[in-house]
Amino acid sequence: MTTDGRVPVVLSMGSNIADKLANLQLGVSVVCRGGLSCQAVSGVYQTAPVGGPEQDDYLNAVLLAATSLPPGQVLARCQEAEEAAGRVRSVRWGPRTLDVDVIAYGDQVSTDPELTLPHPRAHERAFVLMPWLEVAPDASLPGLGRVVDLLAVTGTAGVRRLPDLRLALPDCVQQKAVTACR
Ligand code: A4P
Ligand code: MG
Repeated sequence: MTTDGRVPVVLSMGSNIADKLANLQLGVSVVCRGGLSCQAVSGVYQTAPVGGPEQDDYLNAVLLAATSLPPGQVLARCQEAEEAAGRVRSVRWGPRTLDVDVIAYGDQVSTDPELTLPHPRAHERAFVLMPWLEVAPDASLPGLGRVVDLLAVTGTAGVRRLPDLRLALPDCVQQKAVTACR
């Protein structure tokens, strides 16, 4: 819990169809609304696709937020963002205009297939860990260890930050490396 009673959440976004940066920005705008205030967004990373059919590289980013919403409503907000980007589900791990996943909801652990917490594959994915580490150097994945240690295991191959691209948070102050809300 944060000091004001809201729960810290970590969200991961990915896009590899059409205007990938615009899709991620749309995701930020749809997710960061009533009951879920975004506090930081990572830089934008170009990442080689993991799993699924042959497909284009992704752009990935991680959002840190604080929320008064229950976990199911956070997931619903993520799915609303995916729909706004016109996501069509065909093959598992296939190309997508926008995927928004709940990586962690506070320290909550759940095996519910509708919302598994923390995200069941986050700990083995550099495209999640590397942007997360950028905005939260001391972060841990509940039950799995420190992000910095998990990233040392996955390695960073296929993941690189694109310094010229950035995402804006609503009503936020732009900083040098990351964007943060006051
Ligand atoms: N679900 C369960 N737990 C969660 C959670 N913590 N967050 C359920 C979000 N959703 C969760 O998701 C399938 C179901 O997972 C949903 O019904 C939800 O209730 P989906 O978004 O429809 O499909 P998906 O994302 O294709 O499935 P999956 O298995 O979650 O995919 P992953 O593991 O997230 O992988 N490579 C690169 N470089 N970058 C990427 O962003 N993304 C994926 C997707 C694969 N390869 C990638 C990337
Ligand atoms: Mg997903």
